[in-house]
Amino acid sequence: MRYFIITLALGLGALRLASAPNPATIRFENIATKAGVKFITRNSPTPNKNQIETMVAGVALLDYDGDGWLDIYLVNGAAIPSLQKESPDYWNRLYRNNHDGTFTDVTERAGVAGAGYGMGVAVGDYDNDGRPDIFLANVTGNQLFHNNGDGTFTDVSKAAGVNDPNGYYGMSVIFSDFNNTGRPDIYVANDSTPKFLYKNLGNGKFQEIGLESGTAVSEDGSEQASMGLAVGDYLHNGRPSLFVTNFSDEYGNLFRNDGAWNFSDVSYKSGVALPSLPYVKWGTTFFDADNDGWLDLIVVGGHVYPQVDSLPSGARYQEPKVLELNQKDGTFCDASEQAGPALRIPRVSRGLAAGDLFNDGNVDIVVEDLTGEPMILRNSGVPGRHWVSFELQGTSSNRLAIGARIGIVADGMTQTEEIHSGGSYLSQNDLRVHFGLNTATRIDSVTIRWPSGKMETLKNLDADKFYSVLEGHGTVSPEKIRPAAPVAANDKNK
Ligand SMILES: [Ca+2]
Ligand SMILES: [Ca+2]
Ligand SMILES: [Ca+2]
Repeated sequence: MRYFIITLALGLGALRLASAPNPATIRFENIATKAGVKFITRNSPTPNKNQIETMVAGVALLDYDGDGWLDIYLVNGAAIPSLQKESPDYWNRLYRNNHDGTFTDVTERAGVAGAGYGMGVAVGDYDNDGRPDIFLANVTGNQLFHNNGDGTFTDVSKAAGVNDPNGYYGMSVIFSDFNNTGRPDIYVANDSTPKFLYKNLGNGKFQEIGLESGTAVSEDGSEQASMGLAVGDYLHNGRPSLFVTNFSDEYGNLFRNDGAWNFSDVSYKSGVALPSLPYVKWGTTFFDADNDGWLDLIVVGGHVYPQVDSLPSGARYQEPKVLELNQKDGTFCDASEQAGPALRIPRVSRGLAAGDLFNDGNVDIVVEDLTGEPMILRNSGVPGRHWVSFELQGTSSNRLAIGARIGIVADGMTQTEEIHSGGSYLSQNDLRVHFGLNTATRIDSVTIRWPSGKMETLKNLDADKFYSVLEGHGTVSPEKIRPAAPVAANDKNK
């Protein structure tokens, strides 16, 4: 079950401590039912305990229709042994954001039900038309859905050369521009079979170069499970550090990036190892849960087979989630108990994605379970904390600006973030870049390193806003970076 992906105290004392440095309580509420997301993951468990039935599935947060509001895509399994979506019960589902806290199932019209037994999902723009496309890693052959810009997608897997005739177990997938051409490539981590690296040839086609590139198989036989991955500058040192989730009794690894390709395992020292040690850990991400300007960490768990409940080990099939708040000194504090009961409800969780679903400046979390309903964890935010969000579009760079790095300075605090495609466990975070600003109401400067290598600086921006930035043009109106529906004239002008 090993794969790896490349990219790559709150609470109760608050009133008594009114003069202390703002020990605010952060809360997450599960609003999946209220939001109208009636999704059921069907992993089709069998007495044979096939490995695939323990691993589904990923979540993607993407704005597929370009209205500025995140939509939700949930991947589903299939019937066993056929490995086919024998009825709509097995469909992957796309939920369009209605801007009022609810979502509408648009799967059928969008044409993204998928085929076969799904696993992972990532979002990228393979043809650089500015619209996010969906890549699915399936057990039964991968699928690439081209976003047509009119609310529909077309399955272009065969034409683009990314279908997988060998039917390797697709696991985690990530879009990244590995060779700095400005065009995103695709990496697929397959379980127990060679991994795929798809080089983007720039003509709408990909070439699979896993073996030649040395990324198809690992050189050592280390048996850590390595299910999920998070990347973030949690120390404000300008370098992305790595967090990797593992099996129970294998602690989650926090690898601090010390620069010059030196990483230190600070899992215990930072306090992140212990809270989730007993759990089988999957989806994870860095995100600023409380908008204090420091990246926090969430980890979701769930054991592999329900039979574990009858073993004397004490392990349980359903496990709670763990939220760890950044203490601004290189350590994290386990805030899982303070953040509302939803996080502590034991579930068998897998995929996880983060994004501001309601455009209120608080980053929410969507979690898909191995079986049953997903959780949409709405973040109620911390009053008085400010934030800013950036949506980027490249011109010389790839249009979704995958790989761009943004640094901001506000009230003396410097933060950096990157735009990633894929990550977590089989999942896709919001492509917009969110920063918590604590009490700062202005951003002194924003520095963008575009994937093309160009640098761009913006000065004196107001907090609590969404900014659209077009490479070389600074901030622009959102319409400028969201392509309109395709018309024949546009195609002629290309
Ligand atoms: Ca949308
Ligand atoms: Ca596209
Ligand atoms: Ca924080």
